[in-house]
Amino acid sequence: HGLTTALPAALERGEFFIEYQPLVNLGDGSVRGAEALVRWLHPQHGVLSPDRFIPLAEHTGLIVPLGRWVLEQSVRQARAWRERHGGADALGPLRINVNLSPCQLTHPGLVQDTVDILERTGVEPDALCLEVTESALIGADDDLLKPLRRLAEMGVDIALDDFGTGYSNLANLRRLPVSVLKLDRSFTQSMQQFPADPVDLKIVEGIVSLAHSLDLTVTVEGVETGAQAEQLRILGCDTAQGWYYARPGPPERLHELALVDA
Ligand code: G
Ligand code: G
Ligand code: MN
Ligand code: NA
Repeated sequence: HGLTTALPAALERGEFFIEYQPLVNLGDGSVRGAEALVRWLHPQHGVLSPDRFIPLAEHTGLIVPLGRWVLEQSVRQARAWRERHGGADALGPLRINVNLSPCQLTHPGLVQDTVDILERTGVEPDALCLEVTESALIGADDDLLKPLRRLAEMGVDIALDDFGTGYSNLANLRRLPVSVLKLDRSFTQSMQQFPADPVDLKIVEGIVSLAHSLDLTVTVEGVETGAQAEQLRILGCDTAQGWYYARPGPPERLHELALVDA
């Protein structure tokens, strides 16, 4: 496959870049942070979305150095946001979310790489949230959870991404070192109809109530309309992400969005 063989050189040549999509507090609309989403500016094919190349990078193992690069860039960016705005204003507690692929979880260097990056950049661990998909943790044994536990003990947040699409046992949540549930986009989509599907409303209500009783926060993805945002706010969700607020974009966008609130 042409894309697969081009991946290592692409990393060396700096063809990857990161877009940031804001995470917004549903209560007051303030920007709380952003999710880092990697793209590949391919010399022939133009901008490629991660769905096109992350599976290839996972297959060849390049995801480990690529993931490390994404983590370092994103944490550096968070540092730059925080520096530019000092600590006291709208961007003070700004946080950065970075996706981890299952291969990175099993790589023995994960904890040390993360510690090194945080130390090099001078960013506090609680400014970082690592997103792991629900399906990556289904049936996870202790060996897989150990690095996540270490990171969580250091103060790094762990989010369960695409939550509600896998078949995880809800009671299993207690065992996982996660502090954030990211509700899958499909729940948000179902809030679009009016009235929303009463069963979906009950499910979201139940997930939120369980999450809060376990001290987890709930983030909703794929919010495209004000009506969805309002419904999800009423249901008790904490944080939202989606085109209604902003598409993924360059890091400068976050300054503009956060300053509008300030
Ligand atoms: O940005 P977009 O909607 O195209 O992202 C598509 C998918 O790619 C999402 O599921 C997202 O989690 C994943 N993704 C984006 N950036 C990264 C990354 O840096 N690492 C990994 N493992 N997945 C990513
Ligand atoms: O990590 P995750 O799989 O959740 O990645 C988020 C993906 O969702 C990215 O590819 C991003 O471009 C996409 N996305 C973000 N906001 C919206 C939205 O409001 N609607 C839709 N359909 N997709 C979105
Ligand atoms: Mn994600
Ligand atoms: Na997701």
